[in-house]
This record gives sequence, structure tokens and C-alpha cells, in this order.
Amino acid sequence: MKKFDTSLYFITDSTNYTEEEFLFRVEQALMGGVTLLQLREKEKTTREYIELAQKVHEISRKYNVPLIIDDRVDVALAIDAEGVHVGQSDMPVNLARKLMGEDKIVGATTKTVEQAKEAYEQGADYLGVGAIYPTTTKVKTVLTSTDTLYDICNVVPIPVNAIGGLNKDNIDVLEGIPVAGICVVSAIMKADDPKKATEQLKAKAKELNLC
Ligand code: TZP
Ligand code: MG
Repeated sequence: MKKFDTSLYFITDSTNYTEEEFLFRVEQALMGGVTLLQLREKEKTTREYIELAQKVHEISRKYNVPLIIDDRVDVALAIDAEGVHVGQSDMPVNLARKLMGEDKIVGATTKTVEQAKEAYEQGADYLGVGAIYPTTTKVKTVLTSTDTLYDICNVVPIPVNAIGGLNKDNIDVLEGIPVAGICVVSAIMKADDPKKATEQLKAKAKELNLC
């Protein structure tokens, strides 16, 4: 049975960390209470991506947190990850769903109401919408307004998460928008203390009724 909670969705970025430091930070975030984890690698070879994914999966399993692989259905299937996340330039959602099967999680990035409807109709389990704020994470993205985010939340019956430049000091911009949660990279990945940063984000999101 597919069960997942997008309320505090941590997306990793191993850039600038040794593997040991990276895995330590991922585990700290899991200890701090992230509810969903995405491994996102843009520079690695397929072999490197798989090897890192296996190590991350070993850790995420201990915390019963589903692991989502960014972009790569083949890597997700190869390591038996719980899901895959596809963007607008990646494999279309319907094909990712076909390959992953009904029991796996398929997430999609959408920036407009039309894209959101299409991803839902093609079988997406959740959506990431943004960037809400400019981001320093390596990504080609444009900003999505909170009005569009609001409209997307109201048009699809699946969890919708906000993403992009979010941290504990600015997520109040989401108050009143029926998001299922937030996705963050830097706010946890680059924190001095990733466990503490996760706990603080979670507390703030709860306070704002974002999850
Ligand atoms: N998609 C839209 S913004 C973004 C992605 C992958 C990066 C978010 O990273 P950060 O560091 O939380 O701004
Ligand atoms: Mg992608």
C-alpha cells in the first residue's frame, strides 16, 4: 500500500560535500523529522547515482521515510526506491507511472494550473509547485506566484507542495494556501545543524497550519 506524507519534504544536493558528510546530513534531517526524502543528483554518472541512492536508501529505510529519486525512473527501479519525481523536461508522468507501476510514488513539478491538471490526469501522486522565491540551488526555474499555487491546490485532489527558496523565516507567505507541505533543499542541506533546522522548520510549518 502506497503511503506517504509530503508535509516536510527534503530534497538533497550533495554538491560541495564529501559522501560521508552528505550521508551524515541526510541522516540528521531524517532524525529531525523530514517526512519524505528526494535524492536529486544532476552531475553523477548512472553508476554513481545508483551507488549513492543505495546508501541513502539504507538510511531512509531505518526511519521509514520513502525515498524518491529525481528524474531517473531507471535508477528508482534499480534500487527499488519508493518513487520517482519528474519535471516538465523529464519523462512524462503517464510513462513514468507505466514503468513504475501503481504501487510506487510518482511526483511531478508543475508551474501552471494546466500543467498541474495534466500531471494529475496522467497519474501523479503529488505535485511540487514553484519556485515561490528565487533559489540558490542549481535549477532552471521561473517564479510561480502564490495565486497560481493557491489555484493549483484547489484544482487537483492530490497533495500540492510549495518549493523554492523556502525557509523558516519566509514560509508564512504560504499561510491560508491549502498546501500539503513544503519542499526544501538549502534550508536543511546547508544548515549548520540540519537536525535542528528540520525541527525548527517543522515547528514553524505546524504553527502556520501548513501540515
Ligand atoms: N524546483 C523548483 S525550486 C527548486 C527546485 C528543485 C530548488 C529549491 O531549492 P531551495 O534551496 O529550497 O531553494
Ligand atoms: Mg527533473
